[in-house]
Amino acid sequence: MSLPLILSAEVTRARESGGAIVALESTIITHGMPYPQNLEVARTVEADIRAAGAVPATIAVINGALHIGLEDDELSSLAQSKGVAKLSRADMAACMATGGTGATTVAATMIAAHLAGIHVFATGGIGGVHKGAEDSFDISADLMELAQTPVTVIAAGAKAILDVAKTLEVLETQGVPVIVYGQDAFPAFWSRGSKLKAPLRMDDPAQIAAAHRMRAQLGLPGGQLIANPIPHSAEIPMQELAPIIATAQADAVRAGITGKAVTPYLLQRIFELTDGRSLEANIALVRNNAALAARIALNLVG
Ligand code: PSU
Ligand code: MN
Repeated sequence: MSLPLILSAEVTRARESGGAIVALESTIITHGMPYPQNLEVARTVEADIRAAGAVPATIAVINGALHIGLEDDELSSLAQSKGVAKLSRADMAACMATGGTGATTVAATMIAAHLAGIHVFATGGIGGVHKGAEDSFDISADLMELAQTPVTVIAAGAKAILDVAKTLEVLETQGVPVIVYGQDAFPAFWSRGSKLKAPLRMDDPAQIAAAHRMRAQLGLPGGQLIANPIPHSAEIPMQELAPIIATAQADAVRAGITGKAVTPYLLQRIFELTDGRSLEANIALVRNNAALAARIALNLVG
């Protein structure tokens, strides 16, 4: 039995012509944002990548097939589907084997992108070490994926729903290069700055592409995490968000939320508590990441 892999028309063309392709995850669509904004954002981000001269490949499992790039009707139907599974490394094969439909997290999207020969992937935020992980042991599989799958992932740092310092420690232990784009502080998703220093800094997409190639030449497994600060105009100051995040976290504990439900619960709760402002910021940073990803991808094919 061959692997059920379906490439979109534009991804097929890009692969034939050697064009630059940027992978996009789908969990952000199904579990990260409400409808209809999720669909609007997914389409806008794809358009941003095309405008930058690359081709978007949104990745998802639909009826058992792994899609690399979604046609617009598929994107639209996924954005409206209820009860779509959230797939990471652990559950991707089981979903496909049973003909299921699921959205891919950062980890699963990296696996799919690598399979399709795509080197660059843009998202909003990665999963990481959750606050209280010393009790819950909640550490996202995204971190271990970065250690083993050779895809360069562009994110806006890690959300303050996570223990960002511990997240950076795990990435260091796992040998994952964390490169901040254009500044010295590690960005904190909704805010540009944080007290944490950039493990590595690069100011030029060509250098990021060169580092990706160099790792391959050294025979090192794993990818790179590029932390791209949110644009100034969209930033929400940390002082404003900290109490909201604390409330969301306390609500999650009280509601007994565990496992893969934690991140979607917190994102939804923060959206409610900020009257949708968190979403505006989220949209701006994903678009910013897509644009940088396209520039890196163009350097990798050029
Ligand atoms: N962090 C965000 N937004 C997101 C996610 C994480 O700021 O949408 C999603 C991504 O798909 C990520 C996943 O891969 O949540 C991580 O989930 P978990 O913490 O259960 O590993
Ligand atoms: Mn988790």
